[in-house]
Amino acid sequence: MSEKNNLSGTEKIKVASQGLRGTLKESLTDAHTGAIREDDQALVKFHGMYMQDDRDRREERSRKKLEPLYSFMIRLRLPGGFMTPEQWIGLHHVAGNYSTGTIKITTRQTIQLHGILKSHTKPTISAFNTMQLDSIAACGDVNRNVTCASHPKESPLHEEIYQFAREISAHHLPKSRGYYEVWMDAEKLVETTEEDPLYQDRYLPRKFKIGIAIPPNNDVDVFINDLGLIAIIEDGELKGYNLAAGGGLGTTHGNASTYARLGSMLGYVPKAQALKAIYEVITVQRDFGNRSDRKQARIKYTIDKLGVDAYRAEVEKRCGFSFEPARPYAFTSRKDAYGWSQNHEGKWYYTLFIENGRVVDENNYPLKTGLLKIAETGKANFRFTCNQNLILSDIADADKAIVEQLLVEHQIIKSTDNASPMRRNSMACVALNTCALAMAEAQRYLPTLISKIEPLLQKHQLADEDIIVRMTGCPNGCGRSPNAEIGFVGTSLGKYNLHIGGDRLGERLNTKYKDSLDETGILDTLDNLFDVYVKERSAGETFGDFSQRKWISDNR
Ligand code: SRM
Ligand code: SF4
Repeated sequence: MSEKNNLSGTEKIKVASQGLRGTLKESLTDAHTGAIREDDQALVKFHGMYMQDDRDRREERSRKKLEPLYSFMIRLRLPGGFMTPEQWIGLHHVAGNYSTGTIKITTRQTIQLHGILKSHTKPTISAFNTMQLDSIAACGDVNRNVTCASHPKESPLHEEIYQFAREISAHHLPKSRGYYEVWMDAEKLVETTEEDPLYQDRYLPRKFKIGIAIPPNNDVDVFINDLGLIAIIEDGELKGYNLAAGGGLGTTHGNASTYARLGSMLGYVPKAQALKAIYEVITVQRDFGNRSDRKQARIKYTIDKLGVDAYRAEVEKRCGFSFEPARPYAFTSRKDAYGWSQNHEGKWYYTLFIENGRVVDENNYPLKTGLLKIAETGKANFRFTCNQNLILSDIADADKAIVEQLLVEHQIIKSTDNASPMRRNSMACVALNTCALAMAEAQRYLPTLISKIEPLLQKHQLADEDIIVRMTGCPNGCGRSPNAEIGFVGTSLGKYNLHIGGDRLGERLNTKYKDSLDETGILDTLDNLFDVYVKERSAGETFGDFSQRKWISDNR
């Protein structure tokens, strides 16, 4: 049967949803359950939410014949990852009033709150709305949060590029006002047309992600995006962007037709044509993407099905102009610049390490309180990084001492400085207890595992190496484990596939080296690998490059 005649269930739900409204209003008022109706569970994602349940409590609840402890995760749309101090204060209180209280900085530069009960979803969204924050299109088959290089020190052109990230986000929002009707009881404006030339009534075949990198830093991991933009700056002026399409990291264990892929270069467009080119890259995916099998629906599969040249040609036909050959650029780093730095305007920035993006007061470390106190001074903006960290930004020279004092008082500088290079370069996805797809722990386990890897690094005199290590609780790749130098991918509770050979800059994916190792297996294997690395590496060769040369390429 053709893809057209064999639409997936989600496709039917989208078309029948009347602008993503479905029966969400009815679902929300049903007091008999903490859940929402099945079709609405698919639609609520377009409003930036996932229905989840507390997996730690499943068994206990089932024994007591109770339904699972349903709650919602809400993800903000925050292009470029920027928040004012006032918004952070509001977020702090919303998190405390309605969610578990933990503020989670995600790998795509935004914020998630977890554990929000159904009855608290509307107050949460309304509270965000009063703070000029929303969660529209943060999830679902649409263009999602647009990421942008996070450190304004990198370039005087950062502001211009950040504004473009916001423009891309706004330009590709769904036209439906369903969000306001469902969550804020806005009246239906009958005379308002909701015609949506981009999404029509079927939206995209799958999620769509855009990220913008400003060389020389690839902190956004530009090539893992469905569409990655690399800013081309010549003679101190932003000229345009190289566009790379077809990145994506999700795979399914045992399903060889799924694979991780880095974006293919489509070419360069001057900045005046960039928005049109982006729009048409999306419409081609809308029209050619697979709508029957969601595991084959990302743009990476569409591009491999059509071929890069044919995909590019279709975009060019729709644009009415052609891509130029990609312009030269070079990445030299992918990490966050921890500590203090000053930008071209003399403003100060403090980049702090937040382990796996979890902002919470725990283990005698009052991080969340400290950030609230800093926000209350009104002296620093908040910028989130794609490495799940935070930059306190735009601090005037005269205000630096006040912020620094609060950073010291709340042990934030100590915590950032004391983290080992491996820990600072680590990331893990959420996984248990909220992620429905998790097969193993990730953010709750990686910190402990790193504490056990650190002595091995010391033993081999590798403690100062900036090795990038990432863990995900399943092969979906949310913590971007497929393009780390060392990637751990959960297979079952306590077991991980070990991947090695990714490069330091995010330009080469890693490869599976060992299956389903337990902790002892991981530590023994790394001990051996580090031993060989230290003895045989060339001068300056990174662990990822050495692993690729020694254990991956040679075995092909
Ligand atoms: Fe992700 C699904 C969390 C970044 C690939 N991701 C999920 C869900 C919503 C689970 C679900 O579908 O039920 C997770 C919610 C867990 C929870 O309890 O909060 C989830 N993904 C995350 C976050 C929060 C991880 C983190 O700890 O930071 C990241 C939120 C980003 C954001 O703010 O928008 C997150 N997810 C990513 C990334 C990395 C990136 O984009 O930089 C990827 C790999 C890149 C890519 O998209 O290919 C990623 N998430 C996936 C996939 C695999 C999609 C695929 O093509 O196969 C899924 C599963 C799916 O869509 O079916 C998924
Ligand atoms: Fe969940 Fe898997 Fe994503 Fe981790 S990688 S958050 S376990 S879907």
